[in-house]
Formats: sequence, C-alpha cells, structure tokens
Amino acid sequence: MQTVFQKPEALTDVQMHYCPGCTHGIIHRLVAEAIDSLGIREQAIGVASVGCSVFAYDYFNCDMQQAAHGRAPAVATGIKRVRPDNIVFTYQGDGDLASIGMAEIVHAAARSENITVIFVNNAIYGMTSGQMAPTTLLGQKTATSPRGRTAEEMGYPIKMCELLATLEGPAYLTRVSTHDSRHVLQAGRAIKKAFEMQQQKKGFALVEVLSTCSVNWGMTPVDALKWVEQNMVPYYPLGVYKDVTAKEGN
Ligand SMILES: Cc1ncc(C[n+]2csc(CCOP(=O)(O)OP(=O)(O)O)c2C)c(N)n1
Repeated sequence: MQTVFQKPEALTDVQMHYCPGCTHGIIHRLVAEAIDSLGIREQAIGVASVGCSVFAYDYFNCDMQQAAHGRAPAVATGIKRVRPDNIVFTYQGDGDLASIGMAEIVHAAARSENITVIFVNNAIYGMTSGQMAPTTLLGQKTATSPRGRTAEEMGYPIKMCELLATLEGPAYLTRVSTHDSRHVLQAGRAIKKAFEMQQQKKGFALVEVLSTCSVNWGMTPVDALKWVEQNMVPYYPLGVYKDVTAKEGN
C-alpha cells in the first residue's frame, strides 16, 4: 500500500503535551518536515527555549540543546560558531524572544549569525498561565491585564519582524500564520526557506509564526484560529520583511 501521510522522521514518537487547539504541534511538524525534505536531520541542532515548547528537545529527533529563558540565540551563536557545518535553529515563544530575550535576538540579528530562528508569537505567556507578553494586543485581556492592555499603561505591542528589518544584518525575515491550512502550507515553505538560507550561508533568518493559545485566551480552538485571523493578522501583517536572495534575483 502506498503511504500518503506519515510522521516526519525529524519528530520522535513521544506524545506532545500541548493543549487542545494549540498550534505549537503544527509548527513542530513544519520544522520537522523542512528538516526531512532538506535531508539535514543528522546535521541539525535545535536550541529549545523556555515556555510551552520547553520540551521541544523530547519532540525533535535531532540533536537538541536547552537554553535559559531568552538566551537561545546566544546559545545557537556559540554552537554555530564552533560547528559551522551543522544547521542550527532556535525555537522560541514571544515572551522568550521579545521580552527577556530581546537583547539576544537583536544582537544575533545585527551580527547576522548564520542561524535559523523559529519565533512562535501567540500574544501571551502560555506556559506560566497567560500573563501579558510584549506582543499582547491592545485591548487583549490577560492574567496581568485583566481589563485589557492599554497603550498608556503598558505600551504598544512589539512588531519583531518590522523592528529587526531596520537592521543591516538579517538575511531573511518573514511573518506567517497557522490560522488555516493555506497559511500552514505557506508557513512550511517559509520555514524551509529559512533553513536553506543557512545552508547557503546567507546569515540570520527568522520566521515569525502567528499562533494560538486557546486555553489562556479562554476560547475554543476554532474561535482561537478566527481570533488570529481577525485580530492578530491586521496588527501583525503577514509577508516578507527582508530577503537578501530576492535582491540577488534567486
Ligand atoms: C529567567 C527566567 N525568567 C522567567 C521564567 C518564567 N517563565 C517561564 S516560561 C515564561 C513565558 C513563556 O512564554 P512564551 O515565551 O511566550 O512561550 P509560550 O509558553 O507562550 O509558548 C516565563 C516568564 C523563567 N523560567 N526563567
């Protein structure tokens, strides 16, 4: 019988712990599919961060290293510099990357470290049960903004792709989403391209993936996907923010 669908080799058989409706599992699969299709599983080294994806080291079937909260780009920098022939990626949430890890990501991008960053933006601190993140939308209710985020009190949500696009360093910056199957397929293509950029030694590549946290948002999984489309996408426009290969006509 012909196999039409199977688990990517780059995922282990360990059952994931993610909540119903969470899109971390989908994004794990997209990363694993990209690794499989490029044939780089033996070369790949992932850096797991701290957040709901803290157990990523159990789920990816490649070498993995755990970093302290926010420090994954610094750890990935070290690994890539001593092992330049390996393909090194980080997998980070928005609390991890855009709050405590802001300095690490900005400097890794400015240095154009030849690493691939998977940035999962679910607009909240998921693992610690729903506090406001730097990416929480204005008006969004969280455990620490129970009446909704206001610009006056809490400032504006940070748009990481736009911010990093002001730097000379990055080679590839793109924002994709997981709110329906068409966008999931697009996200997969972007993640694969971000790994290819590293293979071609182009420098720093980051894929921001808009994601859900239905449990901490207090929504059903279906409503959470609609919320991404109706609320996150307008504030965080999808698209390519930087692509040095486009200039080269590749
Ligand atoms: C140095 C340090 N500070 C704070 C924490 C607590 N902490 C663990 S996970 C987390 C937030 C994670 O949120 P995010 O990165 O958005 O990922 P998500 O869980 O939503 O996927 C925080 C603040 C920690 N583990 N270490």
